[in-house]
Amino acid sequence: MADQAIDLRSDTVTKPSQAMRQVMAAADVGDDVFGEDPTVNRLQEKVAGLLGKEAALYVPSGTMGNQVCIKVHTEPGDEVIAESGSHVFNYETGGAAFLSSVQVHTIEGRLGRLSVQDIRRAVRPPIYYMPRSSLICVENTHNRAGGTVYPLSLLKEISAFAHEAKISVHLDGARLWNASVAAGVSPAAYAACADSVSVCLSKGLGAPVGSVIAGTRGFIEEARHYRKIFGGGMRQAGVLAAAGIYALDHNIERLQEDHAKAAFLAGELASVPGLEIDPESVQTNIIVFTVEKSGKSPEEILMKLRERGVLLTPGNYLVLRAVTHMDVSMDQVKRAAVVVREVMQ
Ligand code: TLP
Repeated sequence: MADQAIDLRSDTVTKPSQAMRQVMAAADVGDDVFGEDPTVNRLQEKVAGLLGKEAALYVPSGTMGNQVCIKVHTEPGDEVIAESGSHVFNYETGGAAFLSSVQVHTIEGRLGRLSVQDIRRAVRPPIYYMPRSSLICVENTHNRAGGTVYPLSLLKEISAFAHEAKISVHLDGARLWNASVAAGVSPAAYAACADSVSVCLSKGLGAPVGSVIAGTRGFIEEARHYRKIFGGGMRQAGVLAAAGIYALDHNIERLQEDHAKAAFLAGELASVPGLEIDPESVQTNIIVFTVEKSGKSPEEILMKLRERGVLLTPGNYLVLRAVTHMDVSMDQVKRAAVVVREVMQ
């Protein structure tokens, strides 16, 4: 069944296309720990350009990207302010505590967004017995909130406040491309609101591996040091970076199609008795919905869906998640909607 399954667990499940594999096979490579992989260097320059930053660094995963940035921005004992549903707080295995010895001060946002008022309240006064608030992490799009997009104006406000308060801003832009396409805002405009940015090539863009972090030249030099400590110094990584370049050249605009599939699926699911979706949360390619009113458990629903060839993931308490991507067609999404309706009866 696995091959025919309609896999809506994540946009990370996509497989590289034939055209992408061809550019990977043909890539020029060198030893990137010596900085000598021409394709990795090209990818880094390309992403730095797209994000309007001085420099960029290829890293194996979004998690490593975020964690290296947290490490560079903080000292042990500092506090990082993040939204309570954020990826850095929930899905990076306590990495901020483990790798950077910092604690995360969470704030519950609306649709995954922090407000300046809430951040202001969370910032510690400069008293010696309190932790130092040294970093604010924002996530755009916000995964757990349902792929929601930060309004650029709000990010600008957060950035202005942070810099006034001498606090750095890190943008977890694993799906910044989705935000950009959905809102018609350039990735560089979002990135201008942050000191460091992490973007992924292996989510909606269809590359098999890889993320890139960007910032000032000095920041990236420091990040290169920690990437090596964290075990992320790669050698002939150009075969992977080539996939990233291909993904950036070919697969950004088409994210609109994934958003259309998600909007369709959300509309269908909203009319299934027992399922609840906040329509405001469906802005890109992620749909989160609660099954509380159905009286069925998420595990039971997931199992029945799987038996019928539809794969979703569990979210937080009584929540399920569906993610659209380039390897599911609109027809498959329509079929998935029918299967969900049948299972919920
Ligand atoms: N998210 C994954 C899971 O870890 C939940 C997914 O399936 O959505 N930032 C954000 C906002 C993410 O959604 C993810 C991956 C990451 C960082 C981490 O990226 P990877 O998986 O490459 O370490």
